[in-house]
Amino acid sequence: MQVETKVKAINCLHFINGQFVESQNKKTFENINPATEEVLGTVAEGGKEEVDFAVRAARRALDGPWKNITLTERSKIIRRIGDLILERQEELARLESLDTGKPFALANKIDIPRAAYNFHFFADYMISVGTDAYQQDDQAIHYAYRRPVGVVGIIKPWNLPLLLLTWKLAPCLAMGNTAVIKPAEWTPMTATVLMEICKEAGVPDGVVNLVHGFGPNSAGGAISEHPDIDAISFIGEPGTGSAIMKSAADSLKKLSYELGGKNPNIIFADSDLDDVIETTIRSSFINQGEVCLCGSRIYVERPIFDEFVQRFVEVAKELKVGDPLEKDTNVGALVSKEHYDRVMSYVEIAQNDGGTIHIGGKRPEGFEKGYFLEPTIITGLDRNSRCVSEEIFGPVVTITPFDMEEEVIMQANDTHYGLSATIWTTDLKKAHRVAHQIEAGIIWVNTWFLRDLRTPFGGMKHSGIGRTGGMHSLDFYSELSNITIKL
Ligand code: NAD
Ligand code: 6OD
Repeated sequence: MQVETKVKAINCLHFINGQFVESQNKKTFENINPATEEVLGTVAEGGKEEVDFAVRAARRALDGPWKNITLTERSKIIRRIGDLILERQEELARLESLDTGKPFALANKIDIPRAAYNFHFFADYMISVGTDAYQQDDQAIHYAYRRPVGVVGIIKPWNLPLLLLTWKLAPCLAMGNTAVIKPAEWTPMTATVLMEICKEAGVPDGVVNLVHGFGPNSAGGAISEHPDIDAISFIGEPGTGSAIMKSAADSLKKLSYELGGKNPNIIFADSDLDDVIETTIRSSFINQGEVCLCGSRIYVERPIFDEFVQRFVEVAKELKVGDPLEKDTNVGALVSKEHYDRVMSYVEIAQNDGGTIHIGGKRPEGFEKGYFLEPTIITGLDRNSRCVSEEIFGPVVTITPFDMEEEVIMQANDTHYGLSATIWTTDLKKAHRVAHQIEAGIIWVNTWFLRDLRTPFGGMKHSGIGRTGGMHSLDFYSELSNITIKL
């Protein structure tokens, strides 16, 4: 049964200096519902001109009203944004589901409450942090003075649109910066509603600005090369990160990157298999596998390999794939035709490389329209298959047996990525020993995606630059001046 609601898809305009506006040239593009392939509405297509208006507004606000608001007052506004997100939770969850194809139930349970919590967390955290201070014998006192970086460009992916935008925007505002945001072109709706919410919460005009559009030669490119943007917070693919870095080089922008992952999920024979299976179903197929942290490379110690594959396949078969608005859907639609074709190309690679597809690899029966793919479980591929080494970003996992601890560590690290890893074992010494050798920024032991927003979050190697979370976020969004007072 579908979720009952009066919420309708919206047309998306830019939000510049506190006003919703069209593009100067009135250009728009269509927003497609990936579950039905129908047009949800139109989106204003911005470029250099709109980004330039937005940057000017952001610069004026930075040096004007926003600067004069006290830290305590700013914290109250940020808290209020979180409150208003919760007041509109169902509407936002519905829009997120229509845009991305993810189950409404998932958006309503995780994406939107977490988006609100991003603001609530930083509203508290920002007023609790101190600063470095040192007394140097009887000569001097030094202290670090924290100020905003300036105008920040925030460029977003489509998989967790509001959760990830707010993960960056909340600390950005907390530190007194202003922002020019570009949501992913496939998922523009919740970012647009967030602008209304910011205004209602009391964010002064010009502090948050939103320009819709595409990547290179469009709004994304215009943000990365704009000479008056001081920093860029980017989440997306490594290749895009590299392109942004090149465009940002001339103006030497400060960069924070959260990029892709091809994360190992290492299961030792001494682990609690019931727990492993339940969590591994989530870490493989939640959000259609479109989560950068998904453990899409599963390594299982040989004595339990067959049992694991058999039980994992059985549980995966029970997942309901289909209409994202149905209350009990587990796996919705992939975000777009382009992405669906890309994910399917990996299924073909697996077949050509001699892999065994235990389930999935095809559309579910009865779906003529929509970018649906059944959870797909593959074994029998060696480490050179692109299916094992490249990020697929869909409901597709590979399972490989291993015999030795050293061997699985080597395989886990055999990638350019270094975002996250999961280790399953009841042997505490082994857990530490293996965790210390895995090249990943986030390592879970006997769990997955358990988050505490104070902890460092981010990737090594091609999975990112810098860390976010707690003080790490506040450090990125601020500049420190050391002040020395002679005694
Ligand atoms: P993407 O890199 O294709 O696009 C991300 C954003 O960048 C979009 O808004 C796009 O319009 C913009 N863009 C594209 N080219 C650009 C350019 N040359 N200049 C400026 N902007 C440009 O990524 P995606 O397909 O939207 O997202 C999926 C990727 O994001 C996956 O690799 C996933 O792992 C990664 N991701 C990482 C994290 C993390 O926390 N590490 C979180 C979510 C997603
Ligand atoms: O939990 C988070 O803070 C976070 N940034 C999650 C990213 C998920 C990637 O798709």
